Order: sequence, then C-alpha cells, then structure tokens
Amino acid sequence: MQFHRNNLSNEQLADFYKKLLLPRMIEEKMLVLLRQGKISKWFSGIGQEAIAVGATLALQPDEWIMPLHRNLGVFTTRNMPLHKLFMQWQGGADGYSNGRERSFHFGSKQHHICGMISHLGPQLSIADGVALAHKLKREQKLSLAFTGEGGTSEGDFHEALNVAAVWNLPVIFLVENNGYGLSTPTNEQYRCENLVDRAKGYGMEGVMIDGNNILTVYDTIKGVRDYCIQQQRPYLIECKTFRMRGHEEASGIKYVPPHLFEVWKEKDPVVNYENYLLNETVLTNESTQSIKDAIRNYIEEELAIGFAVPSIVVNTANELKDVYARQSMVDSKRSAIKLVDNSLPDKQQPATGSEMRLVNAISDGLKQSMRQHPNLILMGQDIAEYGGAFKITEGFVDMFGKERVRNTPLCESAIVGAALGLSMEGFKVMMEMQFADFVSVGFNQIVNNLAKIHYRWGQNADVVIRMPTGAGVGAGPFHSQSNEAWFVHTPGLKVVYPSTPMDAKGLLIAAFNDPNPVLYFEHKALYRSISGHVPDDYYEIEIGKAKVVQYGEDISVITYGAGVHWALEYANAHKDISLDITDLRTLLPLDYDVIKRSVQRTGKVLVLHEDTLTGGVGGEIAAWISEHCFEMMDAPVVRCASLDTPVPFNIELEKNFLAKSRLDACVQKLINY
Ligand SMILES: Cc1ncc(C[n+]2csc(CCOP(=O)(O)OP(=O)(O)O)c2C)c(N)n1
Repeated sequence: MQFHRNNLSNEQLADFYKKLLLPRMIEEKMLVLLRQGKISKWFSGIGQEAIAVGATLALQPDEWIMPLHRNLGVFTTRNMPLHKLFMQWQGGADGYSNGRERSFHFGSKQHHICGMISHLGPQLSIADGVALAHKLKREQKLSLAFTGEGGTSEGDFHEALNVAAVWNLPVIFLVENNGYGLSTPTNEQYRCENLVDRAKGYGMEGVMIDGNNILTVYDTIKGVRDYCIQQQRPYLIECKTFRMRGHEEASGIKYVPPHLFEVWKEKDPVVNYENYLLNETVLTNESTQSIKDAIRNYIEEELAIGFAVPSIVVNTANELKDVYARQSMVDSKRSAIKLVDNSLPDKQQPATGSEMRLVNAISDGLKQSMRQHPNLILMGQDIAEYGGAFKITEGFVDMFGKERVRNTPLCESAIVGAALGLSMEGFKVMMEMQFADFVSVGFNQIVNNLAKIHYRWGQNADVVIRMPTGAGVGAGPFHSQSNEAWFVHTPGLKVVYPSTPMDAKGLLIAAFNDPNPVLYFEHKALYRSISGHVPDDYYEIEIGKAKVVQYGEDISVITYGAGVHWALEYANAHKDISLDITDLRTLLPLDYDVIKRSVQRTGKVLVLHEDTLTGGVGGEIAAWISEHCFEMMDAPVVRCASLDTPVPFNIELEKNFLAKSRLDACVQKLINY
C-alpha cells in the first residue's frame, strides 16, 4: 500500500493515526462486551475505518454527513463524547435518542450528522436537500452521503444522484464497496464493472480509490470537496474495501470465502498506516504503544461513565410529547398572526375578503406564505412556468423566481428527502404531489423519515406536502384515490383536509407555520366547483380543530372533504331530517371534543367519507365513539364509505363506487333504527 503524505505535517499524520485507531479499538471493546452479553447488537466496520475517518477529516466540522451503520469513524472523528455514544448503544436515557433508537440510527444537529433510517438509500437525497440549502444561501459548503454497494441498487440512489446532477448540487456520494450486502456478493448485486462507471450516466464526475488507505481517502475527498464547491457539481466516489466481519455479529461469515479474509488482512487500513508512520519515523514503537494505552484508558473511563447511568424511567407523557416538534416561532411573531375561528355556524366572519373558488384560495394562501417566509421553497413536477397540473402555482415563478419555485425531475422519493435536507438547514418546504396517488413512490421518506425524525433524535421536518386527491372526475384508479388513512396511521405526521375555500387558505398558512410535517389534502373535484368567502388577510385556521357546519337533532354526520358537501346537499334535499354536520378539517390529530358534542346532540352517528370502507378513518372514529360515548348512543355508529375496490374509470361505475351513492340508505337505516 502506497501512502503519499503530500504536505501533511508529522503532527497531522499522527493525529490521523489516533483518529483511525479510536474506532478500531472501540469496536474491539464492543466485541468483548457483546460476548459478555452487555450489549445486544453490533454492526462492525472493522477493515473499513479509513473511509469514515478520512472522509470526516476532509470536511469542515459544520458540513453535514449522512452516515450508515458501519461508520463509527464519522461519529468519533466528529468528537462525539464516547460515554454518550455508549449510552446510545445501550438505549440509555442520556444517549442521543432518549433510548428510542438503536445502534447508529441517530443524528446530532450539533455535530452535523444526520441519523440514518434502516432503509439505507433515503440518506442520499437528504444530502441533496442540504446541498441545495447551501447553494441557495451562497455558502461555500457541501454535504456527503454514504452508501454501501448494496444500497446502490435502491431506487433512492438513482433518484438522489440524478437530482444532484440536474440541480448542480455540491454533494459527495461515497460508495463503500465492501464486497457484500449482507450475504450477497457484488456479482449478484450489479452488472457494471465498477459502480463509479455510473457517474458518467448521471452527468457527473467520479473516481474509484483504495478505501483502505486513509491518506488516499483524505486527499481525494479534500480535492473533490473543493471541486464540488467551486464548480457547484456533485461527485461520485467509489471506495474499494472489505468487511472483515459478518454483516452484524449474529450473522456470521460463512457466506464469505475464507481466503478473502487473508487477502484483505494484508490490506488492513490501521496496520498498514501504522507501519508507514513507523517507517517514516513519524511514530516510534514507544509512541504507538503510548497512544494505544491512552486510547484504551479513555475507552475504559468513558465506558464506566456510560454504563453507570441508571436505566430509563418510562414516562408515557414524554414519549407522546416528543412525537411532534413544538412551535419554535417567537411568541410575539406568532401572536401577530391572525387566527380565524369559524368553528361554529354562528361565529362572525371577517368582513373584508372576496368570493373565491377552492383552487384560488389555496393559491392565495400559498402566495401569502411565500411572502411571509422568505425561506419557503416550493418543489414539484411542472410547478414552475407551467403552473402545476392544477395551476395552483401559476405566475409564481415571475413573482418569486426559479430558485424558490422549483420544477423537479420525476422522483417523489428524492424530493421528499431533499425537503427534509432543506429543513435541516433552516428552510421551510412545500412539495406538490402532482396527484395524491403518486405519493406511494415517496411513501418511505414520509412515513419513516419525516414522521419519525423528531421522536428519534429531535430533528424537525418543516415540510408541507400538498396532495391533490379524490375521485368524481372519471380519472380512473391512479388519479382518484383517497389515501389519507395511510398517513393518519403514522405518528409524527399531521393530516389536514379542508372542504371550503376559507379553511383551505387558513389551514395551508397554519401548515407552513407548523414545524412538523403536514400532509395537506385538497380535493380536485372541489377545486373549481366550490366557492366561498375568503378573507384577504394572512390568517390561520387552527390545525386540530373541527368545525360544526350546521346544528341538527336527528343524526350526527361526522365527515370531511367532499363528504361535507354531500351531507349539506342531502340535508337541503331532505328538510324533514335534521342533520348535525361536523367537518373534521384535520384528521390527525382528531378533534374528539367536537365529535363528542355532536354525538351528545343527536345520539345517532353516521361517519361519512370518500375513502374506501375497510381501514378508513371512519373505523377509527366509530371505535372512539363506541369507547367514549356509548351511554349517549341510541343506535350503533354507521359508516358510509366508498366500495372496497380500486376507483373505477367509467362514470357510472365511479358513481356506484363513491360513498355518496349509499348516503341515503345509511341515513334511512339510522332514522329507522
Ligand atoms: C430497504 C432495505 N432492505 C433491506 C434491508 C436489510 N439490510 C440491511 S443492511 C443490508 C445490506 C446492505 O449492504 P450494503 O449497502 O452493501 O452495505 P454494508 O452492510 O455492506 O455496509 C440489508 C440487505 C434494509 N435495511 N433496508
């Protein structure tokens, strides 16, 4: 192994040695602890340390790194206190995730380390978002994301590299090619000769290097860093290395031919570097020994502190509280925001305003939010010059410029990931799903990254995802779905679903002022068919607050979205039946107080929604009512929902599919009960 010191001083070379040795010695200790049953799981990076350590050394300390499960060297080189890392690995209260996350699945804003989720690939596009933030702020900084060679087979890899190339983002994508993805060798993982060959296809530069040589890794990444920042371009680096232990300690190594361990032992990154330093007389046998003794003592001392912490005291209220980030906006600024309370039919409404269609109210709320938040970025397919599939952002490019109103490539997953990265650097983001149906290809980033990140390690995701949803326009199975229930089932998200123009504007503004990820559903069939009074002001409708649309005595109709208009239409056509109509407006969290008061008024409940029956939000509401309002009930809760089929294209079939076609039968069933 050839080492080239270039212009590194002896002190720097020795410092690199200490940085390289530390994760190796921690790992050796961890393996002992594992055998003693003191820790439960360990993913080893032995043999690969030069990559994590070299890469971290080559970056500035305030540049974000997106590491994975073999990158202990990132955490130690960023000088995270070792006792706190031990607490983390034990699931202790004083670790980095309050006992909520395992092994390396945690991050730290202070150290600019973004915690991975198990799915690996999603890390890559978060780096895109951070790089975009630097680009927009004109900062001379970049981000660096790790992936194994196995992870390069995920769609996330392709999406992230493509976005970085198209948007000219300063990101380094670092492939640690260690030969195996769990037990799968590279010839069962990909067909190109080297993964770096793919760089050309994305329109970026790339280089393959020896990942076991710390000076090569350091020097390459330092140079690539300068290139990325100066040229404002991404770069792909493939580091060849080898995993000297099993996938994780329990998996063993039977699937790896034994001679490979002999071959790669000769290339050990620590031993080779140590020999080089001894040859160069940067170190002596005595000094290496004293470095090892010092590290050993340090590990033992930190371990004693880390293992001395008392076990966690469970506090359910804290667990629930940390699912969401709290409003961080300065109180004076928040209190200046007008809150419109239209939650009861007899509430006075602001007089100044105009009659508007739902689609214009959304656009108005978005425009005012762009003015209110100079750090708000809009992203979505065709949202710039074209104005979006539904023209919500028409004219926005002229008003706010292309940096803030961004057309995206066709890659929902990467854009949600990039939104998270932007948020980590202080931006607010809206992403427009062209149709709510397409969220399925961005699903993982939403339900696993955005939704869980605050609970896991305290990072918020200041992201609003707009979801043009719903049927009734003959658009077939993939442009008509109601998929709000997927998200209502996911702690950490907020789900809003306005049915009127006034609520649509106020809830959208509130969503941007909320530091949490909000799924904002807007019904396509209501865009241009529903109009109403919309105040001119910049105002919020409170998230989590339902609205009494009209009081009634016979049946409570608990509904949202198009259901509100179906219920009103029905009530107008059947004056002999007195419906008490509640528009939920927010589906997560639900406003149980308003639901309960409605049940109290009538004793009979119809839960109505456009979504299909099984597993719909209505089931949850019906269950809650039966648990909490049983004594008030004169009949069982009835659910009126769409058929448990995909949404059919033919208009007659679609009519039959929709819940509205069964509304009368459901009402009659309750009346006659
Ligand atoms: C989406 C997803 N599928 C499967 C897994 C299970 N899994 C965890 S690590 C791993 C292998 C990853 O291989 P590679 O990317 O080469 O990284 P390495 O572990 O070799 O460092 C697999 C299959 C996972 N975590 N996520």
